[in-house]
Amino acid sequence: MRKLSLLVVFMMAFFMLVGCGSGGDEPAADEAAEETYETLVVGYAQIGAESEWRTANTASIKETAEQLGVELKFSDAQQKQENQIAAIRSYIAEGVDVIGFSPVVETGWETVLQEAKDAGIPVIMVDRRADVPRELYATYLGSDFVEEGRKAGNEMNTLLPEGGKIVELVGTVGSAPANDRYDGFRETLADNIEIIDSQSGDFTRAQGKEVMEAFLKNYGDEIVGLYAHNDDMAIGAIQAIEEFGLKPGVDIKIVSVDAVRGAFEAMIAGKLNVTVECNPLLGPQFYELALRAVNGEELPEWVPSEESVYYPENAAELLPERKY
Ligand code: GYE
Repeated sequence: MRKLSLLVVFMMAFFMLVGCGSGGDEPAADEAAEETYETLVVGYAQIGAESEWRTANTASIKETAEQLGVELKFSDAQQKQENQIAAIRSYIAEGVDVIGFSPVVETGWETVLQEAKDAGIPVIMVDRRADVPRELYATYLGSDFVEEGRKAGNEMNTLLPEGGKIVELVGTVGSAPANDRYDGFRETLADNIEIIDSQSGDFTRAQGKEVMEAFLKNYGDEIVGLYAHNDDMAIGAIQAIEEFGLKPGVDIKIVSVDAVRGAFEAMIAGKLNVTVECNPLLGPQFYELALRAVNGEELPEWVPSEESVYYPENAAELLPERKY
């Protein structure tokens, strides 16, 4: 009898050990089933289609989902915050695994991000940052916009060693890239260069052209330089400068940000002097982070993307290799 009960104890101990064989702290088998790209459902609230950069960014997000087999629900907010908030709410209601979004502006996101958190859905900010507490998002994947502004300031100093008056085309008011490119530029700009006017062109060609027309009307050929927060606004401004009868890139030196193909073409034509790169091809890194987030991994606060600066000298050589 005693022997039998000892045997039972041994057997119980054995089965307990085997049962815990996958590691004492690991969750039960059904919980441990890891998500893969094929099971991942992602909701992505894009800003809009305001620039060449954005078009390339959207293509990267969509194409990478297809390549990996991720189910993607995608929406375009037409640069309106309320549309982005509505899209995020619908992804929460649909119960997606992860939400990705590029906040059009920095403020006003706490409520909707808290709703996502309460629903247990990790949120990844892509490209642009929102000004929200750390616990409301899993990670931020994007560029160092302040550094881009600093680079642009240095380039303007090189282009205008004698100094002079310049104007600035600012991106979308209240957006992270506009705020940071504004600040970074001022950090490095030489004292002999004066920013005589600074207005938003909302990151679009049409508004870049319109605002540059107004600058030219007000200041005429006093202007020797233009800093545009993106290439599209610079390209719009180039048209305005030509229509005004001045030579873009010569009479008015131009520095912009993004390094899209249109900028390379403008540099080849001698109408743009420098473009500072901002990489939009964020798809592969985004899905990798999304998968890590749903599988419970703690992610860093910021995953920066690597960037360069380009000049007219080798623009023709580089253009064929450019993917955006
Ligand atoms: O520079 C601009 C776009 O958020 C970095 O948005 C992005 C910016 C980009 O419209 O072209």
